[in-house]
Amino acid sequence: VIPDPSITIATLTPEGTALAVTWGDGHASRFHAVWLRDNCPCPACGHPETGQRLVETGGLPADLRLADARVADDGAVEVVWAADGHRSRFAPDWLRRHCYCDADRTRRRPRLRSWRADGRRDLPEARYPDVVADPAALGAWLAAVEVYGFALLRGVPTVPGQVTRVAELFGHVRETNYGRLFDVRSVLNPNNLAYTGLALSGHTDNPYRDPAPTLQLLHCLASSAEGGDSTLTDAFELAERLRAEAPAAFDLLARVPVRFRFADKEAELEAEHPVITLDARGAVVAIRLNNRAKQPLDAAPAQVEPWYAAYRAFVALADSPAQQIRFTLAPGDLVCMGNLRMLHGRTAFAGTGERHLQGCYADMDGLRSRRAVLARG
Ligand code: OGA
Ligand code: NM2
Ligand code: ZN
Ligand code: ZN
Repeated sequence: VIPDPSITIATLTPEGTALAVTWGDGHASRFHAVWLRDNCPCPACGHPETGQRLVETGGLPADLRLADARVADDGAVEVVWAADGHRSRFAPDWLRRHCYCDADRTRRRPRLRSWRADGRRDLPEARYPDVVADPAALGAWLAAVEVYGFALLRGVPTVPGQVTRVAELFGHVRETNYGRLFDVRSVLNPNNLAYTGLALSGHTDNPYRDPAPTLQLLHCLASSAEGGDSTLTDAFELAERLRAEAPAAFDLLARVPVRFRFADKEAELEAEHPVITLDARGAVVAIRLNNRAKQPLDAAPAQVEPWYAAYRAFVALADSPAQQIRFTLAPGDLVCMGNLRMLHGRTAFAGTGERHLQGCYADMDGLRSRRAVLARG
């Protein structure tokens, strides 16, 4: 076998508080002593069965130094530690995979793609019997939900309660005050506009809940009523467009908290978040938009008008036909979407005929976990 140059060590240079490595493909890595010791895989430092860390990171000495480092016959990097003579062995492929140079860190960020910006015309979809029977088909469908933010499932039996079975294919149902599942249809005395025939502008569900559910499933049982078409908009894509075209507006939506609220006879839920949530790296990780549930803005006076202008700009982008994905759910269709990413809505529907969806919430961490386990093969 020809050794893979990207995981073959060309030079190894212990520099006391760091280890410099150059690889067979020319890449250069530098690992700090404290980082290496923290990640020592020996059975005293990491639990062999669980893979969990035993060494207390907070207890590592501040002045860790490498006494020596060499490449063993099997290619592993062997490090001897100065103060206590402890030995660590690192597999070269592990080191390369965890190289934290700027280029590798950037490359490792999760890549979410916009279905619309990818220029796709066919909706990401799978057939229910396939995802039930074939783990690879399930994995591909889950991948679409994670990467594109949504995917359809066709041929789902039109049996009440089936929506929770679909959630259980990959995770756990998130029960809320709306129940383990909820019926979306026009009723007398609704506690939510969802339970009328009114149009719903693009929104994320339950921004008044903390934590908000990160996935939503909607399963169509009946759709003979006139209207009730579905819309989906990738709000991560909108946010990136706003960041590029109107950075000050983007900033306001990311910094000004908005209070959301839902109240009925049994519940009174409130939570406060900006429309756009950024992670520690500045990436957009969540959108909360639900005009029905938005409470009076409680912002610094100087921010009120600019915030409304930013909100207007964001919603205008969301409503533009170029950004919106429109489709009609037929009985047996199910849509699964990232609830903190996709704005979903519907057009109004008439009282004649029947429109009945069943929905439930679930979470993206469970979906990702199932996808990762399936990918192990
Ligand atoms: C909802 C909702 C969409 C629809 O119930 O939250 O957005 O198509 N429903 O009825
Ligand atoms: N329902 C359908 O988050 C929302 O208030 C949207 C949610 C009532 C569970 C509707
Ligand atoms: Zn160790
Ligand atoms: Zn909704």
